[in-house]
Amino acid sequence: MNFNKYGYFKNQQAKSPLDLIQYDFSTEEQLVVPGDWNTQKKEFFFYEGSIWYKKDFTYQKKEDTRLYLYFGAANYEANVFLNGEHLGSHIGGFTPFNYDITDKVKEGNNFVVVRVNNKLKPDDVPTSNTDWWNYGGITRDVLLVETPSVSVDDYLVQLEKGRYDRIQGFVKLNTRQAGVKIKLEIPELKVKAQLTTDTEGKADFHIKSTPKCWSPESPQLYDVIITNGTEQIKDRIGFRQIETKGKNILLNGKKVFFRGICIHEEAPYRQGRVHSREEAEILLKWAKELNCNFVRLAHYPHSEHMVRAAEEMGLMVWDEIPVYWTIAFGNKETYQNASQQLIDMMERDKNRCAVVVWSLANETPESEDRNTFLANLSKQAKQMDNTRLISMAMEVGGTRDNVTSIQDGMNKYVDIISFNNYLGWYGGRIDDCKTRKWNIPYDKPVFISEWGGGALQGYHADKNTRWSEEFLAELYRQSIAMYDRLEGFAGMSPWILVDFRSARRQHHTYQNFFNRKGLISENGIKKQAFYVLRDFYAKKKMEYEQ
Ligand code: GCB
Repeated sequence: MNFNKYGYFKNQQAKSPLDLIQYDFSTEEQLVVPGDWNTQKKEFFFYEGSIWYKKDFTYQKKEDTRLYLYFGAANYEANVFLNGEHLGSHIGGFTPFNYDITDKVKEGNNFVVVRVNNKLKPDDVPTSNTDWWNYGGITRDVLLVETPSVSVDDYLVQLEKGRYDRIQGFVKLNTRQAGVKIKLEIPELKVKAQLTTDTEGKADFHIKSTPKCWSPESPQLYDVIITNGTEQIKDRIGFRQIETKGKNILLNGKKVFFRGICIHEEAPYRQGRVHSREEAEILLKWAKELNCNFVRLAHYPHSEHMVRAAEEMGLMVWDEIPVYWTIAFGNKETYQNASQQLIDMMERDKNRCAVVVWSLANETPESEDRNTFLANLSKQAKQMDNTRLISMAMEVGGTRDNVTSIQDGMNKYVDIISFNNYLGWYGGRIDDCKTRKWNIPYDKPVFISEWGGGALQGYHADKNTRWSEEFLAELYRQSIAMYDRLEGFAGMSPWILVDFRSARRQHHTYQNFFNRKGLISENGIKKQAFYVLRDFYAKKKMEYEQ
């Protein structure tokens, strides 16, 4: 990338009255990081383009220490500079990245400049065509991370596939150093293993141990401690098996129903991107109130706060990448981009037992290019991790003689047949639910990844009046009854927990830039339909948990 030599990244100051410097960070406004810019200043609400950030820090160099500059996420493209030097660029608005700055950081004063650009192009992932707010900026935590020069770079700790009495995984160093001794402990299980790295700097392990399994009813996590010399890494990790057998989903060998809800990562009460654990917990507590045991984190990787909070609260997680609607399936770079986002999401969340489904896409219209693209992504996901299920939210096929067919070439690659369906909202009438038949010719579990409709909280009318709470409650009652008749019905995640910002939702009276399909309004008030779903899930819970 070619940056103008006068560019902001140099953080220059005019030295004489004649100097041409067309910016001055020291007099600029401040933005809070982490945070989207849209909700920090009225003028930025609709803004799409570049904003330059500058942050000073002081540092005292230490022996035998590496220093990394870490970003939880920046939407969409970030170019990062340290003391005027370009460290690199990163694309993808929802995945973490970092730079090793050990050799570049100076003793004393340093400055980081980041240019973040959120303008989406047709070949980006996602494209500019979405139904959510394109919040720009450094939306997640930024950290300076110190490690010893030889440090633990990665690890995996999980149950061996198909077994309940063996824990397996690896610990990997940041260098290919053989013979390094690493200790792995899980005190509660009395596990104490001494590992030795191979020539790749990696130590694989299989340990005999029978942990209590994690489940929504009992979200057991264990302290895991990895010690490498003076370095100690602590995590909380749970153990479980997830698999399918015919039309059933089995969690720890027992049939389970995914009582789910879709969630956008939008902050409760104030909108904007969620950037704290507290805000993540408010959303997830609402999901618990609904009697959920599952959340679909749509349509992009949510922050680690969301995933970790869900795990602790006993909610299974569907993790997704933003391969959404009409991305440029024929473009090689677009594939590389999606594939990298998938790798980054899977790498980040691989130790989270709550994550049971990797979702590769949402509502992608069939074409040859799309099929090749998604088939390749599926193979990649399976190759990286065969201990979880993979799926993608498909579109429904056509309806003939009142029979809707679910047929998609990609269904042979997925473990769960998932589809979005808006009968009664985007097509047909609510009453059609009473007679609609379904043709789902696969011996796999069926999951309705989206369905729903819009209602303005507080607007009351009869059940035939669109946008009323009564209309939505009726749509919920009838949809639920219809899906509950499906053979192989293994779960669902209606659209959506809370009303969310969307630029395409412009009806002044009912929408006002909000997608109104939430069960809860943007101010945190529950609509009637919330209780319809809550009661159905209470029933399902009884059915499955006795
Ligand atoms: C969908 C999309 C979701 C939209 C929703 C809607 O099918 O997957 O992102 O927000 O419909 O409200 O239309």
